[in-house]
Amino acid sequence: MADLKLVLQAVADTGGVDSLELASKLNTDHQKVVGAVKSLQSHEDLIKVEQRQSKRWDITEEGKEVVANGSHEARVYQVVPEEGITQAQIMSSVPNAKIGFSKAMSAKWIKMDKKAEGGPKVFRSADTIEDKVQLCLLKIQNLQLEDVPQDQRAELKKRKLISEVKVTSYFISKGDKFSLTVAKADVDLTPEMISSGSWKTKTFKPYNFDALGIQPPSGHLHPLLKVRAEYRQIFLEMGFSEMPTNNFVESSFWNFDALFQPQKHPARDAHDTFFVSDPANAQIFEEDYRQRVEKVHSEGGYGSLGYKCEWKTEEAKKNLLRTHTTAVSARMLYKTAQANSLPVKLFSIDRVFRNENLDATHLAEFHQIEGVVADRGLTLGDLMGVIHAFFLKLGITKLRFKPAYNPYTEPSMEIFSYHEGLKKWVEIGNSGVFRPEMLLPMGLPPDVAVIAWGLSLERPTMIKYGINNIRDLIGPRVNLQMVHDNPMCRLEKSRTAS
Ligand code: FB9
Repeated sequence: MADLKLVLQAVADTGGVDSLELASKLNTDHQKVVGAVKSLQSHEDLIKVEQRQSKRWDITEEGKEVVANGSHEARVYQVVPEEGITQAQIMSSVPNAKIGFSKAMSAKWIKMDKKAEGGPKVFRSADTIEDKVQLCLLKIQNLQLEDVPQDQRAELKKRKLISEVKVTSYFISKGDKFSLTVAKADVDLTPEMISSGSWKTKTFKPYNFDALGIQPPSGHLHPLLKVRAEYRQIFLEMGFSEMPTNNFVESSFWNFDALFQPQKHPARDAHDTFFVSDPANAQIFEEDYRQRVEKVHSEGGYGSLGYKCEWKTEEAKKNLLRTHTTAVSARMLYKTAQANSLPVKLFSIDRVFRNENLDATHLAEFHQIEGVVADRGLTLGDLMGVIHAFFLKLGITKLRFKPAYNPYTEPSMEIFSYHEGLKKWVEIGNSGVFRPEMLLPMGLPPDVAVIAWGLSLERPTMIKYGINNIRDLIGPRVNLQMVHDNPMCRLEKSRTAS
């Protein structure tokens, strides 16, 4: 910041001074003078400041070369010897030779003799030249703009040797309380000043009500939790209730058997599932429900052939880390059947664990998002419709459904959305109608159907926050500054079809 006293002295000497002229006079940066003016303005009525807009001609880098070495045409003229020179030799030896050659020919400084001995050559046609371009630039450089005719300024601008710059400056003049000395403004009013009354003779800096507050130190939500909150809001808006998912450890019974997933299914192998060693086994089962599950697996029933293989309770007792939140859906549907509290619309968003190969987008765990609707007479069309309504809330309207297989749903469908950026269809989830072999042993009436769909939380979060490796989103490698800095999550919600 320039010295406040020098600014005040200049105003006192002249009655009023422009900040640009003052900066030049003080041989200092204009911004330093502006800083001093802003500081002096905090003293009430000390100075008057009027903002001014003006234009300045700056010499470009190419223009500076011309100031130093002469115009392109002058430099072409200088290399033409008495015996002449070919055009190719000029082009290869002079910078910006093309424009220089053209301008030197137009100025009749040089000429082309096509019948010269040994082929066409360039010769000088003027004994001396006046490099007006260089002279004009020197005048502009010395702020003698008025000595440069308007047409020549236009030519220099056209040749990009000068450029016009808009400049904001300030005309500083005396305020009603002008003085060459300024009392240092007190910043804080103190209790002593109030009790003694000394505040009456103090000068205080005015409150800056435009100043941004200091960001109070606070916690910051992880991106996953921000996106989870957005998806939770979408489900709540659709009238869904959240399921209690606060048990990562689950029995094989609820995770697999209740879903009519056979005990020999590869997904139940330790290569795909994390089994818990202590406590290794679950204890509590509703015996009559267990018997119905055992029967539908081993003998069939309700019109189903079952799996026709032995079903073991000790297999169903094995504790594991749940591989999907559908285990919670099974618990909630059983509770609904027992309480006869239909219809229900339920959702869950929570961690699930799979003992799978890891890669840049897959860890041994992820957050599953699941929606479930149970009611009499629901159809596949209702499933497609509720999925469309769900993704519409995210602004996604172009969906396709592809037949798929899940052990516990029939029919099942993979959900695809058209990605405008990638120009291709991408998988965004899975869905299906729970099988009767799952629902009827629970005690749900035969005319009740249950439709459900699921997706992961990590995939949309990585897309939303532009994260390519899941280890930059979750795990020990996460940069906590990312958690601090990442912006709030606003999913492109839509209330109506676009
Ligand atoms: O999330 C997935 N993809 C996805 C989701 C959203 C998205 O952006 C938002 C729309 C704006 C972009 C991509 N997928 C499912 C598809 C793939 O990513 C897939 O490769 C990975 N899948 C996970 C499981 O893979 C081990 C995602 C996860 C998944 C898959 C199936 C279900 C839930 C999660 C399910 C289910 C289900 C089916 C029937 C009944 C009940 C639940």
